[in-house]
Amino acid sequence: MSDQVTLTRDGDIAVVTVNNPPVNALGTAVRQGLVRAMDDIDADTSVKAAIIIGEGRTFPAGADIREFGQKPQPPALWEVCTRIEETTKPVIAAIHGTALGGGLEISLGAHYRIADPKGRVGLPEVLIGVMPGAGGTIRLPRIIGIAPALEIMVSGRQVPAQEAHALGIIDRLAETDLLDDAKTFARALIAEGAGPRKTSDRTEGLGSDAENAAALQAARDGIVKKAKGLYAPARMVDSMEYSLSHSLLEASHYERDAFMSCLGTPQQQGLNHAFFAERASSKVPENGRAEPRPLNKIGVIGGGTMGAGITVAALNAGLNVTMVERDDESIAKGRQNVEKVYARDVQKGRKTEDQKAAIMARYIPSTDYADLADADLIIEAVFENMDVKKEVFGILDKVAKPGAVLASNTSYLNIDEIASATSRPQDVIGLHFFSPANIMRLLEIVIPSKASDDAIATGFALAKAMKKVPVRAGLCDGFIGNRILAKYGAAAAYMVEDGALPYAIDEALVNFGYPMGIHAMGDLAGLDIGWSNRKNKAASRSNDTRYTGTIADRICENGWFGQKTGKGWYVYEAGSRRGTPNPDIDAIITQARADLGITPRDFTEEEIIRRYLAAMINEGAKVLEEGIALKPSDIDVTFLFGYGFPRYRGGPMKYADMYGLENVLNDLREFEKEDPKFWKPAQLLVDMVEKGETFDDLNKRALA
Ligand code: 3H9
Repeated sequence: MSDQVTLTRDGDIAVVTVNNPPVNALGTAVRQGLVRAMDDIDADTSVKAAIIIGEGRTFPAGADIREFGQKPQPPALWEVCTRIEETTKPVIAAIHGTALGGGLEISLGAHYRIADPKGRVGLPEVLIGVMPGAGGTIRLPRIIGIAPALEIMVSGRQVPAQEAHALGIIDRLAETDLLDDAKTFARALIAEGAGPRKTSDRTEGLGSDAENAAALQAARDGIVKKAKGLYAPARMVDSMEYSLSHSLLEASHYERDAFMSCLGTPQQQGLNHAFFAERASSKVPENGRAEPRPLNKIGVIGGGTMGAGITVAALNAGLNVTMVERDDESIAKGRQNVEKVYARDVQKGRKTEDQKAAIMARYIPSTDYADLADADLIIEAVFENMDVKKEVFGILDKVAKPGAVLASNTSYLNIDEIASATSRPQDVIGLHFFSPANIMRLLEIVIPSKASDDAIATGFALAKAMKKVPVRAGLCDGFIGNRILAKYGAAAAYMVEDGALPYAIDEALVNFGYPMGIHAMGDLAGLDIGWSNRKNKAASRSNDTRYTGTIADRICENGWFGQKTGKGWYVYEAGSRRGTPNPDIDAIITQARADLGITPRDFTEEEIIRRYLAAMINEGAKVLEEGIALKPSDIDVTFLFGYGFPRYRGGPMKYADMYGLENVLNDLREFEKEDPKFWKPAQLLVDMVEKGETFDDLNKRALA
């Protein structure tokens, strides 16, 4: 057959096994092997039924994404699915793991489907900027209906086997061993004389022509609009509509063309990059050199928003957590903060009272540091002040067991200095969570100069257990994310001083794909955070750089800290998270411009984006140059998962590649004329443009 597809026999049942680790992706050899297997099954009169199953952890999880953009090799996946459907003996797909994309399409080409109850199915192509291209838009609606099929495709979600069974995608759930149960299913079909049941001939999911047309229109009006500028969803609806009035062959060609029209678009490139960047971020040298230390019991110092969020993330990962606060009142609040999250889960039906109780049983609140003596890893989430942090680490040094990893959640402070408060700097790392820590997936793992490889590997193991996306960050002010944020935040502040309205900047960012603009985001996070930061740094501020806080400080001086005070850049009606421009801001801006001697000028949306992104990319290049980030895709991951950068643009460094590094450099050169210090291009960027390199080249080199 092929190394990746084998055909074995059990009496009159043929078993076709796909073996292409790690996820049995449907690469060329698998596709060829499947077609050959179907030919053999048809030719062999002693075969009465066939089963397709995946070896290892999963049924095929889709087309081989790495082949996208390369010259297509025959047979096309849609042809394979149709070939399976045309097989003259009943074919059963036996699904375990994740039958996604082309994997689900293969199973829809089969005549029957049985699934492991823990399995999941889905058509997540939209998440990588494409659409089903092997019959998904043709076959799925015929079984389950247009609206449910589109919901699955447009969301890209993984549907649990039970739900897929209830929807009619899966015929049977396995009760014992998947392959044994599939054989029992096959024998029953043989005994009944049941022949092939072609999905493309089925119609039970469809309604009358008028009903189908209404469902398609509703999809266009609803879910497709919600897909926020993504290209693929509308093409899925087109393809589905076309298939309702055309032959399978015509519909397959139409769907294939629609799929091909998604390939190579900037959105597909961005999303594809995001997929691999996310998986590459934990590929760090320390993980190759050392094994993580055991992780069962976690300590968290601090029960505020951040400490409680970290506690919930750890509890959700199945870990035991001891939370320490300084007194009874604070720990009671800490406990409340944790309970609140689970109470909401119960209220929303996401958890039962029993599940909540079982989780809370792993949570120990305490006011005594000695209770951390058996913790494997302790995360400090106290007030952002060096003296306070050093005091905490001094205590931890005394109470923690040897080998415990001691982590600081600081977002700016020098962790080398924090580690100096202990006698074991090799055990100290930074774990910079983002708020709310139980929801935000980014975790910067910050590497102080003396941290040992296994302490760092333990940080990555914790991230994996918590289902976080870890990014390795070197030590500097703000690490990767906040350091770069400070630069583009400054670019935005200068634009407001120079003439742009904060609302125009926010609108430009939303149009670019951000869920909200930087000023709305500031209101959400609390404007007092930046204010206090600026005050802390006032002493060390140099006079030769333009101050970024002139306007923001004046807003804070009025006691307007954003959503929590009902007023900031925007005004918020009681209970509302959507603001309208604060009418008092205009006067503050006008006064600040007058004080600074600035004559305001106009900014187009295009210029706003150019400045914002140039500041971001340039600082990203400096972060790379200094080795703070190991590779450009780590910066992308940081901004995709921590700062709302639109995923379909791939992240700032991927965006830079697509925009053209030479264009970025030209923008910087243009802005440099007005402020040579702020806009000075990173040497790395200059060198890369000279050599004709891209950030993707650096990614490849880092991963080689
Ligand atoms: C499609 O099917 C189009 C068709 O409709 C039409 C075609 C004409 N290809 O995520 P993990 C790699 S589009 C190649 O860490 P997990 C992944 O990069 C496809 N490689 O594991 C990683 O490599 P490495 C529709 C793939 O257990 C390794 O496998 N399908 C593919 O956390 C392990 O992955 C999808 O979009 C692939 N399709 O999650 C599914 N998938 O070890 C995308 C994975 O070198 N995949 N790899 O870093 C996923 O969602 C998850 O990988 C999955 C496993 C849930 C399967």
